[in-house]
Amino acid sequence: MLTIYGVYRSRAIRPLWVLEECKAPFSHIPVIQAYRLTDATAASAALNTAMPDYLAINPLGQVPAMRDGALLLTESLAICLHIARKYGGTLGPASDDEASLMEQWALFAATAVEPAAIEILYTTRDGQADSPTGQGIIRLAAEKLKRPLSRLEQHLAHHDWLMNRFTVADIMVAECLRYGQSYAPLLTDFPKTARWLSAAQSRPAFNTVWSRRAAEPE
Ligand SMILES: N[C@@H](CCC(=O)N[C@@H](CS)C(=O)NCC(=O)O)C(=O)O
Repeated sequence: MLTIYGVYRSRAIRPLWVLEECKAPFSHIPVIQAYRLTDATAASAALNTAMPDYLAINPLGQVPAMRDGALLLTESLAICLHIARKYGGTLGPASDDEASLMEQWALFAATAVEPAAIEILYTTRDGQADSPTGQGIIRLAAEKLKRPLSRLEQHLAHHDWLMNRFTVADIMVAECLRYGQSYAPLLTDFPKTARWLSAAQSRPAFNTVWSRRAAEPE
């Protein structure tokens, strides 16, 4: 059976959302980020990314990881694509061209959206969102996101979803963009993108994984 390693409060939520959408059976091992623990090496410590057993699965010491038979993957978006293609039905590609488009959206999410969006997340999480330095970082990150957001806005002017239906492409891009969402003005000039993001986050499967995330300790 397919196994996902990683707590909901991590990028593991991406493949966990895909799995919830397609209702594929899986086993979940909630490995937590070592940096979130006071002493990740204590005998009583929760299963975490610094443990030798986990480093044998992902030498990067990061979550998520996925095992599916003999296949081991350690990149969240590659895991999403794999699950969608193999188990996802219409969430995955129906042709080689669709597979290429989904891969393009995955790379767009990882390279054009996530790096700037995560600066907003980290600054907010560190309690710096209201400090002058934090505000500067967030404004600059929002500026960097304008180009990918314009690209999304253009696309969504003619489409409800990134492909001709809701797919793993929407999950991957929405999850990376979510990191910037705590900055309310981010999407003010991008109403179609805001509507699309809200539609993705209104899906029952997203709400299910989001409540499981909320149930985990912070
Ligand atoms: N590019 C990787 C990044 C994985 C990553 O940074 N995971 C974080 C949790 S969201 C982590 O495990 N951090 C622990 C660490 O870096 O020590 C992916 O998308 O899977």
